Amino acid sequence: MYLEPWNTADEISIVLSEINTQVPGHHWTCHEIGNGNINFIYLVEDGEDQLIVKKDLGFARINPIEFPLSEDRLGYEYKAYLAYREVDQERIPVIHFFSSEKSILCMEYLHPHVSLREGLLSGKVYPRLAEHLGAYLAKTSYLRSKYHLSRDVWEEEVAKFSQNTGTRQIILDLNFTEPFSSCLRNSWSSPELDSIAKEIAEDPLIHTVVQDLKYRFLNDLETLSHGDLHTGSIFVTPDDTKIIDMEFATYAPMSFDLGMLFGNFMMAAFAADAHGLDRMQIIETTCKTWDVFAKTLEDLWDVPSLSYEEKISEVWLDTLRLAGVEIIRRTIGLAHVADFESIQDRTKKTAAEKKALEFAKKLLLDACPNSQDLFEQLQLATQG
Ligand code: SR1
Ligand code: MG
Repeated sequence: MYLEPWNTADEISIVLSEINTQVPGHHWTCHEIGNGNINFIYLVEDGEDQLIVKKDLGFARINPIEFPLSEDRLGYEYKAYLAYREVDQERIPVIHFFSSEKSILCMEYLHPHVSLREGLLSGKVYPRLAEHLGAYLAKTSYLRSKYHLSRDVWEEEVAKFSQNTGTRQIILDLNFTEPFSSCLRNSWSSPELDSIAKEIAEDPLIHTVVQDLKYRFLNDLETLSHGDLHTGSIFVTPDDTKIIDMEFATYAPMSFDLGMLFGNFMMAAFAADAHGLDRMQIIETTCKTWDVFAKTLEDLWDVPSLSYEEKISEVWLDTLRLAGVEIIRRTIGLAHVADFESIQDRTKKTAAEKKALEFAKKLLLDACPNSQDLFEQLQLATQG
């Protein structure tokens, strides 16, 4: 029998003791509500007020043995919230306190928000999402970047996140390395995807592009990146958008968050038909997010030594390639997504996954020139 290496009752009593110290004068109760790969999340309430507590036990819940995590991981998440709140308060939840001794981060309870992945899978439409995400990504990626900060401040910021090594190693392994090798942790719908998985594993051009992205992820410390910006890290209502789960925060290329987000939008679009949902609104949101991002970045851009045109072309190309990496790692690597996994009909599931993988190969090798072209290509590729 597999024993969970934690005791929920003990954890709840640690959370309650810390909350009663930090926020006294309430009759707090606490229960666990998380179901993610890594975190333990508790809702703490007293009938009137509600708080969210995130607790780090020093390992990832998905596999405590293979994924030990640095004890101060939540400290990096806390620093990232503070850094991002300096440049875009609207999109970042309020943080109440962080206890490094107890590995507890306490923040605003986002309500009636749901995760964007859940919202898209239930067919909800978010008319302001692209505007919110495009502006958030431009503001945070420019205003926390080496292009905007003074050299001294940028170096201090890079140093602040440089020891977040446990989560950076997960990105290197799960995003850039394992899905492109014969790693035993990989899994895919077999036998249906066997031949495309083999094609990807054996394509030298794909390997060259992915190696280059991996090298630049480690060495182009352009800006503060969320590091895990998939649709489960975004909480939404039709009017509001909030970004959460920043434990992977690290300095990285400007395209890293955009690429992961676009890969997740695209998987939602490829899965939509099988769920009986409208894929076009997801494709429109993807392309509009880019357009808002590019326009907001152009308005902010003030870098004498590098033209906006040069930078935006590079970010576009890398965003599409990183979206390709994200689709591949979520389909044939270790950590899959509910968009595909929740499709009950096996034929529909594997057909959607196969189309997404074909599109990912295209993104890696032969990117679309602009967002209008991406719109048309996605519309065609996701057709039933
Ligand atoms: C071991 S963690 C698996 C995945 O969950 C996180 O959200 C990241 O995306 C990571 O790759
Ligand atoms: Mg997460």
